[in-house]
Amino acid sequence: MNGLAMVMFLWLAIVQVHGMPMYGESIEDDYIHEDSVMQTNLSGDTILEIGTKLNKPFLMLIGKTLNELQMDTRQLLTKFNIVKDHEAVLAQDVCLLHPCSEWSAWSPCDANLREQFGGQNRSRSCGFNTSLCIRFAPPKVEYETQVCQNDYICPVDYTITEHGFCIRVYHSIKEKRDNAEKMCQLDGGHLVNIDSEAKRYDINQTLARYREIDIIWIDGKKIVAGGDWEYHFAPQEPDFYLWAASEPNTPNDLCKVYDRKASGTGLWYWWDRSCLAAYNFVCQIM
Ligand SMILES: [Ca+2]
Repeated sequence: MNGLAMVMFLWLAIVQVHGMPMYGESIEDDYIHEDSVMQTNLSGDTILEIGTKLNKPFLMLIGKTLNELQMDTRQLLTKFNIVKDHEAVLAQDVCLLHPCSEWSAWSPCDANLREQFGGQNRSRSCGFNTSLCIRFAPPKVEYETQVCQNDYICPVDYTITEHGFCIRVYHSIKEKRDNAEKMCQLDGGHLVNIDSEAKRYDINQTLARYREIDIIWIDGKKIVAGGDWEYHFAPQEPDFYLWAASEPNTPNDLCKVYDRKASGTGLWYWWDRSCLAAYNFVCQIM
C-alpha cells in the first residue's frame, strides 16, 4: 500500500467512525479535545491507543495494520542491506582479480624445417576496468614471444600424400646419389625409403605426374661392395620387398634406385646402381 492509498484508507476509516468532519473542524482537533493523545506523527501505535481508549475496534484494526506495514518495511530494509553487503564483498573480489585475461594458446611455431629454430607468440588483454574500483588503465594487449622448434612439419615445397607422407619430387634436377641425399638433408629429410605398400602406392601416384622420369634415387646404400643395405629411414615394413627379378645382383653397385624402365614392364622396382650416375630424386621429411 503506498502512502496516498494509506492516507485515503485512514481517511475513510475515520469518516466511518466519526462521520465527515465539518468545515473548520479537523480530525486532529477532535482527538485532541477528546483524549489529548494525538501525536504529531500518526503512528500505528497511536491509532491503536486511540482505538483502545475510544473502544473503537475498527481504529484498533487500522493501528495494527499500520504497525504490520511498518514491520514489513523494516524487514525489507534489512534484506536490502544484506544484498548491499554481498555486493560490497563481490566488488572487493572483482577488484582483487588479476587485471589481465588468461594467455591465449601459443601461435604455430614459424620454423620451416625440423631442427631449425623459429618463434611463436601468445597474447592476453589487460586493463579490465570496472566502476567498482580503480584498476589498471588504459586497456592494452600484452604479447609474449618464445623460441621454438617444430617436431614435424611439411614445408611449402613438399606435398602430403594420400597416406600422409611428406615428400618432394626433385623433377628438374639430376644429381649423383650423395648430392641428392645432401639436398634432402638440407630440407630436413632424406631420400625417400619406399618401404611399405602404402608409400609405394603414393610415390607411384605422384611419379605418374612426371612422365619424363623413369628412375629416381631412393634411400638405401651399401658402405662396401657386397655389404648390407643401410638406410637413413628405418624400414617401416621390414618384410616389404620390391626388388626387380634377380636384383640386387651387382656387388659394386652400392646405391638403390627406383626404376620403371629396366624391367621392360613399366612397373617400378628397386634396382642396385652405381652411385655416380645423376638421377632425379624424391625426398621425404618425417
Ligand atoms: Ca643390378
